[in-house]
Amino acid sequence: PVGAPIDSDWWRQAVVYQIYPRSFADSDADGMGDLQGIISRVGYLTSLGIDAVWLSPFYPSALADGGYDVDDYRNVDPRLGTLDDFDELVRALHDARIKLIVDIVPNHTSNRHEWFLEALAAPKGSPARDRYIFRDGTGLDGSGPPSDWDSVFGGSAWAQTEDGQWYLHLFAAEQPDLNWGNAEVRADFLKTLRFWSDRGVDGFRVDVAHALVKDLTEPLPSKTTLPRQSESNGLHPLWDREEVHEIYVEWRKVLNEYDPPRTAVAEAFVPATRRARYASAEGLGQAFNFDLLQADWDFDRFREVIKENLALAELNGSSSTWVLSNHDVVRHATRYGLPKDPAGAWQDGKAWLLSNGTEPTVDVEQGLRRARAAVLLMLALPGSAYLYQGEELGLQEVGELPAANLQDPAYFRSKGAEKGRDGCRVPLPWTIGGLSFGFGSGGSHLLQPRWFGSYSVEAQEGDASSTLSLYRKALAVRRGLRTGEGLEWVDGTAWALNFKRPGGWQSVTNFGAAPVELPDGAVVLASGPLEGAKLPTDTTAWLI
Ligand code: ISL
Repeated sequence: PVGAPIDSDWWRQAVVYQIYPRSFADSDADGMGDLQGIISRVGYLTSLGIDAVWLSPFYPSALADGGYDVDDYRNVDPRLGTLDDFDELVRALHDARIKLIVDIVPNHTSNRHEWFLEALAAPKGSPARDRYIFRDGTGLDGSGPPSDWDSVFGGSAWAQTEDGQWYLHLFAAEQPDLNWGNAEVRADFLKTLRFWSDRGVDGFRVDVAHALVKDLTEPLPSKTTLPRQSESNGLHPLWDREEVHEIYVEWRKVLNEYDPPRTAVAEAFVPATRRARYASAEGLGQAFNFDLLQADWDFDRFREVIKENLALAELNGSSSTWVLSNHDVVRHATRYGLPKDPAGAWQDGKAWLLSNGTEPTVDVEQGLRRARAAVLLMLALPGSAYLYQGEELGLQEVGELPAANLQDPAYFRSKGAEKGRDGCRVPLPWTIGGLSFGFGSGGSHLLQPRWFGSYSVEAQEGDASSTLSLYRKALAVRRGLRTGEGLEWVDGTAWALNFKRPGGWQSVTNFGAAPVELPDGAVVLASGPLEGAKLPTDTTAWLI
């Protein structure tokens, strides 16, 4: 009812739908999605039954990294709209009872941000340079980078400026890292949090939240002596340092000035055991758990991941988060259809080619079957679920983008060893045919393949067995059944993950090759056809 108090704990069990705005819907025929495009699809979001939208960066950007290179944190990319459009989007979503989370990118600005332009124009050692991480080079003439560190996208993490100094960039060279020891940097991000909170956003997704603070004490250690990023335990000079939490404690105070408090979710690639700090109530409050996203379709691994994360959530007072796909990884409907790679190369979701260098054949049917089972499993778990646009269509990765059309820096740096992340960012198909499959009337910035129309919203709308229908039903059922955080395992069914939730409902997923007997109860929803009283392989059923 209108006027009812907003539950400040809404995020604990929320289903959040990620929109990659340049690829969602294009209202002005420039081939790029925009805010009015999203507004025109609020009805679709309502029909899905999600609780919140997470909007990837929509800020002014040269798109060196899909918008994660921000020119101006308190504005809208003119190709995507205006601040008025943003306000209209907030209103439209809120009228539809959908919350809005925006992306914030604090580790680096773009190289076109006014601060970086000032830094380049300013002399060595100036306050303008202190907002970033500038160092002299090594070697007699300073012509070598300050250290041998690599950027995440490949190549050196240092780039040289015209006057010979070097600046640190953990990602693309167009994304210079900020110096979080600088008071002005800290203050400015608080201003940005307030700017969007005042405009009504409900929360923030914090990009590479574990990267902000660096220890650059000389001499800089060689990469050969450093722990792996994923096992850093606070000892790495670049990632997941303890001091980073001081920043989030400061942020939390600002976020709590609002009613209801604004939520925040950390994107931090850290071991599960180090996630709690990011998810603590004194800090951001929630952190992504990428363990399912990085798991092969495997009974033991899924069970282990779920158990570990539920236990952790109980310990840290946050709630679990579950993710199968996002804009950085190969879509899971495709991952689950890839042949096993002995080296496990695709498991982090990024690589496309098998480790022996061949292009894999995707078993589309298997991939879709497992993707449907996986989402029912994920949605049955306590905690919040993050969906990525297009997964509700069972959309496959686009593996056939022509090289000339690729945009992702990961692709350019790795010289074709992998295809980069563009294949999951191709604009959504809304209609079976027509220009850009209904994305817009100005073409599509990443080329849609011919088969896209068969995955379109239009193609699935009236089909009760479609993946879109499955998502809608699952979200509606989940909403009706939503009950606390509890979960009780039912052991004894080999190869089946079987658990009960408070309120008397049960979820069973069959990872084995043979059909398993279903427990007693009425099946309210299944990810695929049942065989009488049996649950076929790669299928999830919900029972009451
Ligand atoms: O550091 C990593 C592992 O070595 C990466 O997985 C990293 O955490 C991840 O790439 C961060 O992604 C986010 O920030 C990037 C951007 O390209 C991605 O799209 C975004 O999701 C830089 O802003």
